[in-house]
Amino acid sequence: MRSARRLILVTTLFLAALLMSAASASAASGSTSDAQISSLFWIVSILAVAIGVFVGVVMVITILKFRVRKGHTRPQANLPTSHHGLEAAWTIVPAVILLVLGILAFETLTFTDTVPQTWDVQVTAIGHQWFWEFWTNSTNGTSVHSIGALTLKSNLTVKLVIKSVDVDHSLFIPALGVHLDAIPGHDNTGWFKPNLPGTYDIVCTQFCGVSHYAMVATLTVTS
Ligand SMILES: [Cu+2]
Repeated sequence: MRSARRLILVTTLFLAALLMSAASASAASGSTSDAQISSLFWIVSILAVAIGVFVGVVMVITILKFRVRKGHTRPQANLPTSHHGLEAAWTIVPAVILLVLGILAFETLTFTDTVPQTWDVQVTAIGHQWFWEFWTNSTNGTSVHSIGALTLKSNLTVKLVIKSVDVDHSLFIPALGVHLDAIPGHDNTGWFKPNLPGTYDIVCTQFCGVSHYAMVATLTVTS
């Protein structure tokens, strides 16, 4: 019994540590999209770990309790083989968890994938073998052209238009939760709102030729 109690204590501490790191991670999000994606990630992770621990503990207890020991006798006949309440519980509880996660994931997708009607800056990112070209147009009429480097002010809504002039590329800014494909002949649009000044990596995540690895750029978010 003492070991079971210790297991419960360790599990509780582990889940508390996970919750605390989740809270600090979402507090330090680089963009509004990243904040949404991070909180969904942590909800899914904590639930998955909790379910994994629960199943593991039940399994260990069952193995220990029902193992064959010295003096083992045949089990009594006519042991119960079904329990309607238990069966209903293990069907309904996972269904509710999946439904809640589905709703939260749909909400997150709606937020990250719906470009706002109004924005402050439009960035056109053009994929080339093997570099990124940017056109940054503000609503006040200024236009900046750059290659391999992008500078944006924090707390401005950025509309992204992604193009490619040769093969498929994919623009990924991991820290900001931004990921859009660059397809020749087809413009993709997205958006994000950086809210933490800093320097962020922009990479290509579509294998686009021998120098794919070198197709990196930098995003600087100023305050
Ligand atoms: Cu590429």
